[in-house]
Amino acid sequence: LLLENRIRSAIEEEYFQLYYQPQVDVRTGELVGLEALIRWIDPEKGVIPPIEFIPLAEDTGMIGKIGDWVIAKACEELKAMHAQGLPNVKVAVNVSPYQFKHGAHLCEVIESSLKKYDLSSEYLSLELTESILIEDIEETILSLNKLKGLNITLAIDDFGTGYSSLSYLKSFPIDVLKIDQTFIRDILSDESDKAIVTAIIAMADQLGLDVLAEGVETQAHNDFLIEKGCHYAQGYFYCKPKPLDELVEFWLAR
Ligand code: G
Ligand code: G
Ligand code: MN
Ligand code: NA
Repeated sequence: LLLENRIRSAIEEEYFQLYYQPQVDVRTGELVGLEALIRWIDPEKGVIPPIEFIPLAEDTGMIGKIGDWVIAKACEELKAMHAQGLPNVKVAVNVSPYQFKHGAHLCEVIESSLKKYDLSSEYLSLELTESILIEDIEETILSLNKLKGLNITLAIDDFGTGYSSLSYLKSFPIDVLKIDQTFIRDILSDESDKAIVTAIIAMADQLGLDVLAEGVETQAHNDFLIEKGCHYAQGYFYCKPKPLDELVEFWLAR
């Protein structure tokens, strides 16, 4: 209850901030997107990571307000980053199960945020975890089609860790598979991880989907992905998540 009240006041006081992590082309190192990752900046406790408050915010429905704020803020700050000289890439926002269930509201918030900050829909991507998508398949397809109707990009986050049936991939109007970082970590030594990642890349290619590997920490990880034909990656090898100003400074100085 204490944490619940603290989240409530963090919403009122606007103690949240977005950090951004680059998404890049593995061959050229070119920037292709920025994932927005929320942080709670508490005046006393400092930076509180999402794992410590997103689950409770989800259970209590408070994620609704937080999620609305994230979408609007990401649009506002993307516009600022474009103006500060970063390439005109997309911003990727994580969407929670609660937000996905309230799809009509989600669509409204997306449309009004894009409009408010004069951003074209091609600059917004949503990251949805597999677990969001498997509850009621017919309902999921309807909701995804409405989101896709806004002409935004849709990505499946943490791909490979949930229980999504591969057969649904062809009926979902999605654009990107994000391979979960747990498959990338030991990719040079673990034969199963190698096989799984190789298979995901080949399958995505056949289905006409883009693939982005998460948790790329080393040159060797990156080389492996290039060899297997994966086009995009994200991870500490390129850049940790950073606040807007630091991110722009870091990226432009590379
Ligand atoms: O760095 P990292 O600790 O940012 O993120 C941890 C987890 O929190 C990830 O699973 C990520 O998807 C989730 N997360 C980060 N930002 C948001 C957000 O704005 N909304 C939701 N729903 N989840 C987020
Ligand atoms: O949204 P998602 O569940 O994919 O959240 C990504 C999480 O992975 C965030 O917590 C982010 O800070 C973290 N992350 C990003 N790059 C790396 C990396 O290279 N290695 C590790 N271990 N974590 C990473
Ligand atoms: Mn994500
Ligand atoms: Na992920």
